[in-house]
Amino acid sequence: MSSSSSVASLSVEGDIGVVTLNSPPVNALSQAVRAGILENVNKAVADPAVKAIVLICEGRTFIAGADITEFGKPRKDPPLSEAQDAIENSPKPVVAAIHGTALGGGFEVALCCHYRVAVPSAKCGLPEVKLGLLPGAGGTQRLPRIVGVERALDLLTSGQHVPAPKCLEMGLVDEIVPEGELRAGAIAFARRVLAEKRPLRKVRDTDEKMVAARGKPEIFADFRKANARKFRGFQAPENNIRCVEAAVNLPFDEGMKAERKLFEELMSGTQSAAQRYVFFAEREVWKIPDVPADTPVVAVKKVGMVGAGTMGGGIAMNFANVGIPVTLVETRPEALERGLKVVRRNYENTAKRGRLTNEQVEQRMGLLTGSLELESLADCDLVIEAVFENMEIKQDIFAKLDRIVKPGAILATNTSALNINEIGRAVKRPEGIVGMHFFSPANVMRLLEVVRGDTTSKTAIATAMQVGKKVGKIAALSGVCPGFIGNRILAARTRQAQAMLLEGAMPWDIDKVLYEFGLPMGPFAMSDLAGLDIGWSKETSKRATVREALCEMDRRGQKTGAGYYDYDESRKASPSPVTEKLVHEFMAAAGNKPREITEQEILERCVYAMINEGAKILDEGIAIRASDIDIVWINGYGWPVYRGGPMFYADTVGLQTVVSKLEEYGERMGAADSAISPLLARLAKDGKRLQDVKNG
Ligand code: T1G
Repeated sequence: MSSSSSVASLSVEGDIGVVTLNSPPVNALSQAVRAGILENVNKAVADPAVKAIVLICEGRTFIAGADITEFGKPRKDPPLSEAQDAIENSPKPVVAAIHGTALGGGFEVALCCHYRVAVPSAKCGLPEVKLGLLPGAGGTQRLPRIVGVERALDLLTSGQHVPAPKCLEMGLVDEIVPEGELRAGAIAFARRVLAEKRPLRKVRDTDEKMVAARGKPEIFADFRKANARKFRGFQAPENNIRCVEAAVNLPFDEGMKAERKLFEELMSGTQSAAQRYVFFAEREVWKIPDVPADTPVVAVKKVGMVGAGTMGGGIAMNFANVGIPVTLVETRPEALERGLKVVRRNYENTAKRGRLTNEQVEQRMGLLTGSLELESLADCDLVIEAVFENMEIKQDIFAKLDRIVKPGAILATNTSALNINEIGRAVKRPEGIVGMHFFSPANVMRLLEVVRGDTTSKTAIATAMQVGKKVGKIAALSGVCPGFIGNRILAARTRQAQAMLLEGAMPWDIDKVLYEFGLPMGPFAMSDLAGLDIGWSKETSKRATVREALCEMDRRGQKTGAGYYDYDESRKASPSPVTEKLVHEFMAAAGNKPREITEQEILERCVYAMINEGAKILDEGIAIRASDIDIVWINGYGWPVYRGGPMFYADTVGLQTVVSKLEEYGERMGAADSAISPLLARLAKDGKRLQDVKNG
C-alpha cells in the first residue's frame, strides 16, 4: 500500500514549487496519490518562498485517471474533490505540466489548475464513457466551458484522446513546450504567469459559452438523434449529455450536484461493471500462463499470403497498414488481379471518406506484391494460408510451403474451424504451425483467434500474438476444437434459433429479441448478410432445412434480394410470406404444432446455450479464462460491451438461474445443448462465478 509521501513530493526551484507525482504504472488517482496532491499543494501554498506551483508526473504519463482498481471498494479519504479544491482555490497560480495521456480524473485535475502546458506528444481526454461512466470530478461542467457544448458532447460521448496541438487550438492547454523539456518549460511558463501578473483563471467561472447555448434545446435533441444508432442500449452517453445540459442550464455548483447524481447512477449499474470488466479483460487476454512475455519471437519483416480472396486480401491489408510488405500468391492470374483490385478499392473507399490520403493508398498498395508461385514466399518470416476450407487442399499447400519457406518461419492457417493438428501432420516443422483466424472483413474486425495446436511451439504462439498486437487486433488464444471459441459458441446459438423455427417462432421474432438484447443483428439477418449459400451446393443440396430450401429457390440472402427476409432496392428487410410458408411446411413435416414462444424463451434458449457452450470450452481448457471468451464475442460478433460478454452476463444473471432454466427447457434444447456443462453446474451449486475460472 503506497503512502502519500512515497508517491508525491514537493521541490522548490527558486520561486516555483514543483509537486511531482510518481505512482507507476500510470499515476492513477489512488488514495495515496490524492493525499499526495493535497498535502504537497497545501505545503507549496504555505511556503512563502513559493510564488507559483507546477504539478508534474514522473514515468510514462500524467495522471491517467481515477484508480479503476479501487472502484466498487469502500471510498477512502481524501476525496478527489478535496485535492481539486486545494488546486483551484490556491492563492498562487497552479500550472499542470502534461505528458503522456492526461485522462479522466487526471485531466479533471488539470482542468482545476489555472493553466496547462503540454509536450507535443501528449494527449488529453475524458474517456469515462468507455467504462460506462462519465467524468465525475467536474469534467462535464468544465469541459464545455472551454470548448463549447457541441464539442464537449462529442468528446464526452466518444471518450477520444485529443492530441496536444489540437488541445491548444481548443483552449484546453495554454502552451506546447518542447518534447523532453516539460519540467523546464512548465517552470518557465509559471514564471511568465507571475511576471505578466496573469489572473488566477478558474474554468468554473467562464460562462460565456454556456450562456450562448442557453435556450437552445435543439442542440441536444439534434445530437441525440444523430447518434441514436451508436448509443443504442448504452446508458453512459445519455448521462453525459444530461450533464452538459446541466452545465448550460444550472449554476456551476448545481451542475456539479447533477453530475454527481448522474455519475452515481452509472457507477451503481451493471453496464459500468461490465465495461470496467472488459477494460481489464482486454489486458488479461494477452497473458498466456505457459508462454511468458520474454518468449523468443520471430521478427516478422516479410509476410506471405496464400490466397488473395476476400480473406486473403483483407488479411494482407492489415500488414500493409503498418508498413509490412506482403506477397500474395494465387493459382490463376485473374484471381490474383481480382484480389489486388478489391484491396485497392477498399483503400480508395477509405480515402474517399478522408481517412487516408492518396499517397498513403499508393504507399500501401506498393507494399503488396502479387505472384503465381509459392516459391516467391521462400524468404517470408510468416506465411498465412487463406484458401478454400478443405483439409486436403490445405495439407497439400502446407507440405509445399514446408519445402519452400525458410526454416524458422511461422506457417499459419486462417481456417475458421478445421483441425490444425491435421495440418501439422503434413509438415516437417509441426512446431511452426499455428492458427491465425481472422474475422471477416479481416481489415475491419478487431478480433484474431490464435489457435494453438498440439505441436505449436511457444515461439509460434508468441509470434502470432505479437503480430496480432502489431496490426491492431485483439488476439485471444484458443485450443483446437470445431469452431474454436467464437464459432463453437455461435453454433450453439444457431442450433437453438433453427430449432425454434420448427416450433413456432419466425426468423424475425428471433432476430428482434437478439437485436433488442444489443447484438448488431439477429442470426437470420446475419445469415442473409453473409449469404445463405456458404457451404451449400446445388449438387448436394437435399432441401433438408429451411436454409437449403431457400437456397434452392435462389433466395440466398441480401445479395439475391431475398433470403429469410425480402429486401427492397435499398436492402431494407421485411418479413417474407415465402419464408413463413416454408417454415410452416417444415414444421408440419417435423410433426410439430406451432406454439407460442415467448421472447424470454427465445432469449434464454439462445443465450444460455451460448453460456453452456462457453463453460464447456472453459472446462476443456480450449480457452484460458472466461474473460477471453467474452473478448472473443465482443470483438468478433458484436456482443454489447455493456453486458460484458456471455460469461460475464451469466454471472450477472446468476449461474443458478442459468442452470435451472437449462434444466427447465431440458430436451427441448436438443441433445447437444441440454447436456449441461459440469463446470457450470458445479459453479452454480457452489455459488461461484465463471469470471473467476482460469486455466493454467
Ligand atoms: N487505473 C488503474 N490501473 C490502470 C488505469 C487506471 N485508470 N489505467 C491503466 N491502468 C493499468 C493497466 O491495467 C495496466 O496494468 C497498466 O496500467 C498499463 O495500462 C473520476 C471516474 C492510460 C492509455 O479510462 O486508457 O477517471 O496490466 O496496458 O496501452 O471522472 O491504460 O500493466 O498491470 O492500458 O500504454 C478514466 C484508462 C478512469 C484511462 C495507457 N481513465 N487507461 O495505455 O497501457 S475513470 C481511463 C487507459 C475516471 C473520473 C473517472 C490506458 C492508457 P497492468 P495499459 P497502454
